[in-house]
Amino acid sequence: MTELAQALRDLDEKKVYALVDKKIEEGTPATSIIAECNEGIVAVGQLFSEQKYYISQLIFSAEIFKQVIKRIEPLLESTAAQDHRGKVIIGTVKGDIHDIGKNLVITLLRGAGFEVIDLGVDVPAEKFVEAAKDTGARVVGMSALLNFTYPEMKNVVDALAAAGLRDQVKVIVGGAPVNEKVRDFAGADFYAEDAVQGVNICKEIYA
Ligand code: B1M
Repeated sequence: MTELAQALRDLDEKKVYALVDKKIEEGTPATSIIAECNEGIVAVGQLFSEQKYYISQLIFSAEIFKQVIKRIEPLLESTAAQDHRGKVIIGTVKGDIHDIGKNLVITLLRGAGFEVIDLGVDVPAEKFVEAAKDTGARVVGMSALLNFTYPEMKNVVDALAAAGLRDQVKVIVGGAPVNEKVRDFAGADFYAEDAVQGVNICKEIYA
């Protein structure tokens, strides 16, 4: 584990920011900084599941991660394309309030020139459908971090089909525990392993 990942795992806030600032100065790509922090926060989750950390520590780790993103956001946005590539609807599914990954995907999508309709967290299926109807977006993205919210992803896909919109939109799913099996279960079109892949899939869809 890198020094930065360890500092985040240990919730050493000051050290995390100092290391991130140093990396920014040295020109380390934003995606590498995110990957290191991701490793650290996954370790926090592991300590939480081993009952060595409590929910307060989980919340604190998320706050540190959010501050890191604020610091690196200008780097991500500086690559912003001026053209408008298309609309993407995105939200964290009902029952789930994790939003760090979703927000990262949004930052990268906006940086790449997409118009993003952010539905927020704990989003019921009907909201995704409503947004797809109202905006005419060709992509619906769902984030989920809790394995018991997988059925919600399927509900959204089914609701889009029931509304007659399934042929008009491509559905992307993502989030730490999501994989190809989950994509298949939900009936989605694509699984994105990380934010960069999510953006690349959107680029392909709108190509
Ligand atoms: Co929660 N939590 N949490 N948590 N939390 C996990 C997910 C967990 C794995 C921790 C653990 O036990 N090891 C576990 C889930 C177990 C499971 O179901 N598999 C868990 C649990 C159990 C819970 C609670 C139930 C705890 C409790 O209350 N007892 C509770 C649930 C609340 C709810 O949602 N209803 C809960 C609460 C929280 C906090 C609120 C404290 C906080 C979230 C704060 C926030 O998001 N604002 C939190 C955190 C921080 C975590 C961990 C530690 C970190 C998640 C994170 O932000 N990662 C997490 C541990 C882990 O993930 N292993 C954990 C960083 C982020 C950048 O990664 O979101 O995966 P991620 O996004 C990546 C990719 O997945 C991808 O791009 C991103 C960047 O590459 N991606 C997409 C994500 N969405 C995408 C969508 C796309 C494309 C790519 O297209 C649409």
